[in-house]
Amino acid sequence: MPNKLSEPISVVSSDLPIYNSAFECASREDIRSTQFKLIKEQIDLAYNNVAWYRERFAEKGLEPGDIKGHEDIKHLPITDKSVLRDTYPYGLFAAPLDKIVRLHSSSGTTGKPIVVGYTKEDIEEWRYCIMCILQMAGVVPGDRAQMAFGYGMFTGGFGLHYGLEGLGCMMIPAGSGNTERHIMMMEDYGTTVLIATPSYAMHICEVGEKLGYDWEKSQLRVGLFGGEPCHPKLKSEIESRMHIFCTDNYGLTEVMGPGVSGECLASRNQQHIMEDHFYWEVIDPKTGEVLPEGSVGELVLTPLNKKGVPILRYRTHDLTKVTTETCECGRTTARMDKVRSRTDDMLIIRGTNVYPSQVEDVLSSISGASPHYRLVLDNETGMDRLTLMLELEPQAFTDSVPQMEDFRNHISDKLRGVLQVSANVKLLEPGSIERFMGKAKHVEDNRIK
Ligand code: DLL
Repeated sequence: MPNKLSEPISVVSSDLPIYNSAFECASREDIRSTQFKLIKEQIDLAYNNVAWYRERFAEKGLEPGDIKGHEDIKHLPITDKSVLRDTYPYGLFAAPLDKIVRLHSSSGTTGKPIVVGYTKEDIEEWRYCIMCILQMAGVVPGDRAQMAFGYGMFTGGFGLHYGLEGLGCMMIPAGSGNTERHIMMMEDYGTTVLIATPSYAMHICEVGEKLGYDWEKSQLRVGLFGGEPCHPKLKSEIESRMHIFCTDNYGLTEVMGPGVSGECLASRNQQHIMEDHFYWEVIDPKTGEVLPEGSVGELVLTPLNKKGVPILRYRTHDLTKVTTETCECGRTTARMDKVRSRTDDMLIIRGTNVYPSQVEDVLSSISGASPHYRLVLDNETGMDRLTLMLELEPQAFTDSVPQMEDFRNHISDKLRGVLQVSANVKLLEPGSIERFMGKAKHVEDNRIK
């Protein structure tokens, strides 16, 4: 196992168990032809076993045999979260329920959750995807992996757990919450890999520092983050304060859970898509039109090996762009840019579109601004009002009213320049913004519609 201070293995290496290096390093033509063969099987599975898909095909006057090449895939029906809600709980299941060995769900903010089921084969494929992304991230057999995702209906805990175990790691299934106990376990069990959302990892880091825990001396060397966007500045801050390497992995319940894509150590702000398991497209979120490679748009995913719940062309609402250029690590699989925004987290404030990621970009350029913030919206006065509650780094927080006022004006000006919207800025002392054990919530929209 690499030690804490050695560079983790960042390229495809013969020293590591490669799970399907033949595919991960195959030619683009071979990747595309494997994908086409698999997508045809998924189309048949969905068409023959799921009434909802048969009806959509009929509406379009389409039959599975009409999909003759990659260029026809755009004619397949699109699936959205609302479909999973409308067919809740089992309407999209292709396998009989006695073949489903696990359910997971994702709770929306409103209404019914969406539920997905996995057959034994699906669980195996999932485990394989996780093992591949772990290996990209420099996790090796023998690592001691401490899980800080919740075990439950959320896919994060169980999904990653079995892949880590499959790779040969010692699993420490601590679950989310009880931060001091996490730190004690890391120390006592010699944890080398922490699995968490980046915001929870940051919280663990801060609590450790307050307790006087010496992160440099700990055996922890890898942070495996996911489940929410991770700003590059947050990542590098965690890396320097905890003395670890962090990588990000991406996924969503509807198509599987974690394991859709993962960051290798060579291309640090992109993630390799598991293309033997997912067919990707990037579409214009407004028109639904498929965009050429390299364009920013909404990621659409079709899982390629599902047995339980086939999903064709799932609209993720996540914004990204994808490249198929060979990576420095040697893999030829496509890489997506890290997801920083979703089409549905756009706020319309006095007619102007604002993404929380834009605020994060501004804050990351200001020394003394911490990554802990909240955007509060209200319209009590009849007009939309945006307030940025921002926690300052300890060295930037002072009792001097004029200094704080200058800093506040500086942030407010920068925000107005980028967002084209004025914001009321409230500067808070370190530790004031709520911390989250799972995905952080940055927006509180109190506007009366
Ligand atoms: O968050 C699955 C997951 C768990 C992925 C643990 C990685 C690690 P959901 O709860 O269904 O599933 O949420 C999926 O979260 O559409 C993205 O908007 C966001 N998301 C997930 N991973 C990332 C990431 C899991 N690495 C939704 N970067 C997705 C940015 C992410 N956003």
